[in-house]
Amino acid sequence: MDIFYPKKRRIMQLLILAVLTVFFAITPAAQADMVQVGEPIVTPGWDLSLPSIAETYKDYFMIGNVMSTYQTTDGELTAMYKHHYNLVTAENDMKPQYLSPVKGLYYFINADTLIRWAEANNIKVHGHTLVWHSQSAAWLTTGADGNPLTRAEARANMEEYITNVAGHFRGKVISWDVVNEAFADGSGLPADWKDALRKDSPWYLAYENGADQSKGESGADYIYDAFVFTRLTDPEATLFYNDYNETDSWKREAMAMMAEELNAKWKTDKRNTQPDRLLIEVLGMQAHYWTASLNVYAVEAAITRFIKAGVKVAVTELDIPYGSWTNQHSTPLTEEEELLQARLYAQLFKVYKQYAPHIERVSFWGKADSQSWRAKGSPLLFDRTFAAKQAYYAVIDPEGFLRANP
Ligand code: 9MR
Repeated sequence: MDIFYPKKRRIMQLLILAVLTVFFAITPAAQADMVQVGEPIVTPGWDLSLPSIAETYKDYFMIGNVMSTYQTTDGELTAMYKHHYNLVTAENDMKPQYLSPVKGLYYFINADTLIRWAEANNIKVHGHTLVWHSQSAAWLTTGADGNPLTRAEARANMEEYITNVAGHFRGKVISWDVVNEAFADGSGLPADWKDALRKDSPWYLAYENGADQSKGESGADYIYDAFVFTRLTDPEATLFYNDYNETDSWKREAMAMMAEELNAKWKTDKRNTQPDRLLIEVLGMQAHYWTASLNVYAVEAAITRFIKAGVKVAVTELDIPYGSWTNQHSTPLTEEEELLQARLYAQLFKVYKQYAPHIERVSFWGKADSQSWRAKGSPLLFDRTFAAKQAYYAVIDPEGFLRANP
């Protein structure tokens, strides 16, 4: 089908709008909290007499979490959210796949609902995410034949997308994950950070298609463009590069090298009207850990390396499921397991507090164990009944918790 024929394109757009509307309408039911077989049935309820996490950390950094638009009509959840958090990331609603599924169509309804909810509750919004290899929209980077667009086409699409999206949310978000997860899995320590990138990212492939190597051009150039387009569109927003496994020594090094090089390049870029301001201002540590492998020294090493690169640090998607990638746990946790997990949370927050002047925020990726993308491992501070776990108390007072539970 030729989707560029205007009438047909309009029909396509309307069809997609209808499908999206139905999808979002059924999402709440589809994603309702799971009850585990054999578990006693307890009606979940949030205890708002517990000390607020955001209040506890108000002199250190912001405390955030995720929300989905369908959750914004839940009054009890909203009351809890306001109590514990002062920042929100849309878990999915602001990803390119949902905001612009086809060229020329922008679907802001869900994201706008979430933003209105945040504004009404005095919660700041972090934009997640503009340029990503996953949950993206094919039109940005890929032709109808499935082949990568040319570098020039992809660049024009990126500019259009970022101008529209970052423009739409200007003044409503305080920051953006401009580029998410650009590095490949399991690389070695690179001589050049570009060698460690995901070469199969649709953005990389399109930017490589027509790159003039004699001028030093490569697929990697999409990263700089994304940051520049975002800065020019929303100069108020703080710009993040965000990634996982940031504690791996090769990856923290690659992230830091990239920030150093692109920030140096921006210094002499004619479009830069704020010479004292960095382009990549924050390196986001997703912090998707496992109890079996979390090494708090590696977390500290990543923080200090990022500080050395001259940027701020943010913990953007923290969770610590029990077990490991290859040995995933099923719920519920024993008392001992909960304590082990809590100690790790305490150790992390002790480090975060120590580096607080450099840490912009700590955001969790989920509110209760039942609502997590890794629910099986019970990764969060509140359990399936929304009761506070040992991990909550560890976060509220890490030093005290570690003294009591050495
Ligand atoms: O938590 C998100 C989950 O609901 C989605 O199905 C998933 C799809 O990729 O994305 C999850 O969020 C991811 C985030 O956007 C980027 N970092 C990793 C997060 C967990 O997968």
